[in-house]
Amino acid sequence: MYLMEQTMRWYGPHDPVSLNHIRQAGCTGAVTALHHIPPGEIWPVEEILKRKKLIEDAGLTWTVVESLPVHDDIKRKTGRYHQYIENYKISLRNLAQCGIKVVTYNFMPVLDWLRTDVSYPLPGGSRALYFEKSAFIAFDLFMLNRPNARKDYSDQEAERATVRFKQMSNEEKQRLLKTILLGLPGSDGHFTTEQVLNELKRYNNITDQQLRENLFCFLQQVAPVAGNENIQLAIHPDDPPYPVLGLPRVVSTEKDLEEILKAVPIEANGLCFCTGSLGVRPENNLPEMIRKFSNRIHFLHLRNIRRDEHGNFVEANHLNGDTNMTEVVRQVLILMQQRKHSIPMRPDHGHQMLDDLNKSFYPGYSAIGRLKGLAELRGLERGLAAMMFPDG
Ligand code: DNO
Repeated sequence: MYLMEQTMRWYGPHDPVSLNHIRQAGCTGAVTALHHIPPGEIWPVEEILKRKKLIEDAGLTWTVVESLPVHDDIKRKTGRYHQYIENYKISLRNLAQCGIKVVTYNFMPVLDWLRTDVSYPLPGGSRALYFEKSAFIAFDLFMLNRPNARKDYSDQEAERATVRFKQMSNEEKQRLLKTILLGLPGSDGHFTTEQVLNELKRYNNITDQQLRENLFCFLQQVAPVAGNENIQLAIHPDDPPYPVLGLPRVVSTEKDLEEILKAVPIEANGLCFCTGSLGVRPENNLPEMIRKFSNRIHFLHLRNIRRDEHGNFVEANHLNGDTNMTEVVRQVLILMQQRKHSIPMRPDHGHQMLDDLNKSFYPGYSAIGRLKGLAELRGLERGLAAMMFPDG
């Protein structure tokens, strides 16, 4: 019987959650990246092997990279994009040579994931990541002062954001600013609003269609290389899955994913199926999408969210949110038996809780909350598998 390969993300030697912790959680693999190499640069074999040795010395394997970043020049198809695509191909070959099987990446312009609060209190005292739409719009309209931002929002949204902004203390404003800027890769929240506006300006002429074409152009060049090297590319969905700050986002819906897979119809061009990101759109029917995208799903991020009618969402317990995780895992089990291999999974994010409340972590990546999520998912999978395949 094929069960999910259990992994956790590890941010490298500086991560407060060590490889030993990950092993103690019952994982067989660590998911990581060479975060010290700037986007666009080649990942040299020696550096990959050094990292691999650390992981293997801790008794774990390294099969999934998250992420091999795509330089913004490639997303805009300007500047040195041609060189960066060539570099990407070399990195893929180097990774393959070192035994890496899956490479995760995203195609979100400028910003990666976005939240308005990384320490949102839950009943009982644990803390979660939270996205509050009005706070985010208030940031855009009144703190960033992005030109023409108003036209991106309805009157009602702008009105709510105005009220929300008036209620905010200075301290809350500063925290909001810092939290949103965390979505800038490697930023530690230290970017200034001027720097962000400048980055956004560089996308002024990039429409949704243009960004899509740039993604397809990138894939047409790198996916065949990945295929030859037996590497599976796994694109991570947009988080949240819609345009933000006037930037287009093209990896958000079932149709987006379908088009991406069609653009280069080979198995190596696949998905990182992140239930937390995709689940923010109620119309994304996740179990159905797993059935549909089947052998193009190469990596799973399992996480749950709870939405409300105003477009806010909080990261919920792994099994109790708006996504039917039981049905998701059931579909994954069916898929793995059909494909006759395990799919790597990581419990995506976790609540900050118990002893971890007094420590600092990469937002979402504390030890105990992820351990809890993993344990619940593992139990769910085992229970389902025992019922679905009683003969083993
Ligand atoms: C957030 C993560 C993302 C993801 C990248 C993949 O917690 O899921 O930052 O790693 O988007 O490129």
